[in-house]
Amino acid sequence: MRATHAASLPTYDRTGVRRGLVHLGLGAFHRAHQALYTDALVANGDLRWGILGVSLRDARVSETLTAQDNLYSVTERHGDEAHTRVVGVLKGALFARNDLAKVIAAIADPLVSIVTSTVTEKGYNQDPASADLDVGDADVRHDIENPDVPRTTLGVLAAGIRHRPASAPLTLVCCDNMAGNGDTLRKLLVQYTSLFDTGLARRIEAEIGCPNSMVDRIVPAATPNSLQWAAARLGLRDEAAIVCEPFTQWVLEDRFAGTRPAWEDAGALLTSDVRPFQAMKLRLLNGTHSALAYAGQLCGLETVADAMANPLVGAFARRLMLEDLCATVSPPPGYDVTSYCHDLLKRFENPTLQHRTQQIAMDGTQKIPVRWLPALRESLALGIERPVLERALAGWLHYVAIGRDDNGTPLVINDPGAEALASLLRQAGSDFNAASAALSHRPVFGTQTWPPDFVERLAGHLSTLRHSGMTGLLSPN
Ligand code: CS2
Repeated sequence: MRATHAASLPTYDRTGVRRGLVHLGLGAFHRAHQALYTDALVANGDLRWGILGVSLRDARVSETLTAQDNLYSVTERHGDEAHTRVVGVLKGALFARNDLAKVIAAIADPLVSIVTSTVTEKGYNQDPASADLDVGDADVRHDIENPDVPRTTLGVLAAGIRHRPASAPLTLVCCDNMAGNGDTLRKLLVQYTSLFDTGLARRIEAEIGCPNSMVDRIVPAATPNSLQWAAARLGLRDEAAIVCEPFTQWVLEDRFAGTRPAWEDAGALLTSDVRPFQAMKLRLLNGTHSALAYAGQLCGLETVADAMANPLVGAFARRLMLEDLCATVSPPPGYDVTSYCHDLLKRFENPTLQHRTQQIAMDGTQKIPVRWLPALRESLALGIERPVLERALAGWLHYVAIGRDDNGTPLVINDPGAEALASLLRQAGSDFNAASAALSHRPVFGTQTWPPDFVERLAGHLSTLRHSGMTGLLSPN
């Protein structure tokens, strides 16, 4: 790739970069986040950390990157400010299904000391009701019976570790938006491997590092428009071009089994406890994002910036964050949670990002239990109502059940877990039954009993939604 003056190019000799990291889930987020931190270290002269990127579900991204010599551009953009960099840290891009032996060999390679992952919440085959491995899943069953030709993330990791010399320490860094993401990955991997190789399970439990991490950067999926915009800026077509916000944050627990890149030199924070960072980010950023996504979808607003600019939806998001969610967060030491919130709101207002509400609305049955329910549960247990959060929850249930926006236009619901919840809601016969049935749906709401007055309020909101839509629910009465 030869780019124009508008972009900075790799300043290092790419042929000298060695493969030290494997990444599973080669989507835009990884390429605009962990890959950039690592690229900065390589540019500083530490050539040990080239990345082998692996996609597990879709061959397109690895094909595109391979055709471009594994180069791609990232443009950080807010309003008129834009900075573009061409990233050279990828050593290769593979589609696991086509190149499984190479992927397993790379994870087994002693020169690789870390495998990072961004495979989305559902990519770890966790049963949401029990929080344990979903042993009923067809792919998990396949992998238990055929551990050498796995299909799942856990299966691929385990196959690599199985072939790895016992003397070579390995760390897995889960970079998905889940509370306790590293602990969860370790637990699921141990549960999975104990079903066919108890020695391997013991080894993983005792030796593999699984630090928790918090990742943050808003990286919208590419659209024909963003690719076109990047092409005009670069003076060439980059089919893997990313346009994202300037903000980036990475907080990691310093619990690595072997050597690691000095990511702190590229701006990451290494700490002993990531949990307060995760809770703050998942509740305030992701929690409000999901509310903007469902309210935006129901009100016909295509992007987060459109939703923020809409008087009803924008005010709803601000109140949700600043009143209901903020009150449930104990920030990490040194953080002022109110200014954190105001910075988030500015990031959401970024007019140039074109972050589609439909993208964030995906996989709600996986996201809502992480983003909204802990705050709701804790509050209700203390007898505190969260009126805005309760409206957000009703809005999401309505979105799932009705599948149409306030004008009756059908919505695309991209969530494999949604249909089971939707049919409970549709069959309920009354708003109260609908609220009770939804709350008894264990994969999303777990096993707890919800206070009757909360169920009544939720039913009231569902009724308002049926009669006057999201606009009605959010309108001051
Ligand atoms: C978003 C996240 O799509 C979503 O669910 O809420 O991808 C969000 O943009 C990132 O977590 C920001 O760090």
